[in-house]
Amino acid sequence: MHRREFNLGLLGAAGATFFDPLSLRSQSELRVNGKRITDHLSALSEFGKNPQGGVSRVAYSEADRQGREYAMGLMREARLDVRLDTAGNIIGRRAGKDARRRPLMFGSHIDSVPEGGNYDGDVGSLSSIEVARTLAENNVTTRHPLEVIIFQNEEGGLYGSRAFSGELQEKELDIVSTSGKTIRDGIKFIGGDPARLAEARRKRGDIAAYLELHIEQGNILHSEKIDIGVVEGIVGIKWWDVDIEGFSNHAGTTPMNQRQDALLAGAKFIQAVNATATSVPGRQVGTVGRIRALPGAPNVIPGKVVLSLELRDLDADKIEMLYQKIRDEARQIAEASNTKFDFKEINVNTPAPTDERVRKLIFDSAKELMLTTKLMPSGAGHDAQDMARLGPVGMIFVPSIGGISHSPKEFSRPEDITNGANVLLHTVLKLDNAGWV
Ligand code: HGY
Ligand code: MN
Ligand code: MN
Repeated sequence: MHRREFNLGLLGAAGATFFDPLSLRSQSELRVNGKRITDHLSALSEFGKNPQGGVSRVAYSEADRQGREYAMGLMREARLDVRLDTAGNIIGRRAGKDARRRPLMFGSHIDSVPEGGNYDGDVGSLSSIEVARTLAENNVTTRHPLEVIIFQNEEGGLYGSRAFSGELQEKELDIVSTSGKTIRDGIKFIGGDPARLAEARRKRGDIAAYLELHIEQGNILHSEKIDIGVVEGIVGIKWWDVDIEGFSNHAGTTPMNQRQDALLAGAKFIQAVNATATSVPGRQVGTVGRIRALPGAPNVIPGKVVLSLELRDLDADKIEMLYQKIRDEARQIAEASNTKFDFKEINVNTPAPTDERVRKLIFDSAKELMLTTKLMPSGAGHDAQDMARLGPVGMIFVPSIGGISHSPKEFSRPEDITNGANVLLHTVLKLDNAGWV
């Protein structure tokens, strides 16, 4: 047996007959049921399944609604009290011994990118439910209330967690999401109430802590053969819509030197984004991921282009510096090509460090489980970065095979997921008993 496979459901269904819920020693022997997580992952991947082997379960689609129903059923089986907040986030609560204590929260998301995989968000969401179920089956009552949360529309711009932390702006509700619905209609579609979003909002200090288990989505853990990543900080992400205005004209009769070709300007812009992002040392990244040329015919010079710009870094000032450089480049391209560029900011996720004390508890839990660890940044965005506005957060990463993510080829091994879920379980228990929480 693989060294790390020892922990499949040791006490998963043990019941309370021999288990003393007060004994910390017994608590340290608790293990999640890894097979159950794997089974739930494959059942969830039926909703929005695509021929490539992954899922297209974009937020507010019918598949998203069905996946959410499935997850709520699992929460009830885990004896959680399930409700939706007005933003459409799913919250499963388990009472603690002391109702005056603030909740310890943990969770993730289950919406996907178009043509995504079966692990991004799902691993953390289903493992969180499994942790709650393991505690219920073993009659462990924590001091803090526990809240398992599945945030809505993470992939479209962290909408659920930004509503939860109070950052979502009213004007963003009119933005059209990948599903084709506006954010407002999408929230209604999944059972929220966009007119009462303020009720979903929590304030700084309202939570004891937030933990999120997630696949790494990069290749560090897999290539270095490390079991668990302990996240030191999550990148900031900014998105813009960039409109380029040229002039549509006949592709046969307009001489090359008289064109106002918006797509040609767009091509130069894409190169400029890449050159700017690589012009300084560091881990910053810049991407144009979407482009539309109008009117879109072989014999018409494109008069308009709409494209996206995304910049990420752990340092918000660096993102701003790169953005200003890109604006300068765009001004020069516009002048040379007789076009006009217009930038509209559509999404902002601020960078967030994780809490050092929470990190230590994650390291301690992994060590007790005899798992290897590495401190690392997160290049992907996560709901945890908004939760950092409300209280201390920690993130646990498990290996992504080959570092592939946002792809049907995304894969994490069952034993690695089980390890991550056990680290989550024990970090929850340690946090519950930590003097500072
Ligand atoms: O895009 C991201 O980084 C995340 O996976 N939503
Ligand atoms: Mn993702
Ligand atoms: Mn994710």
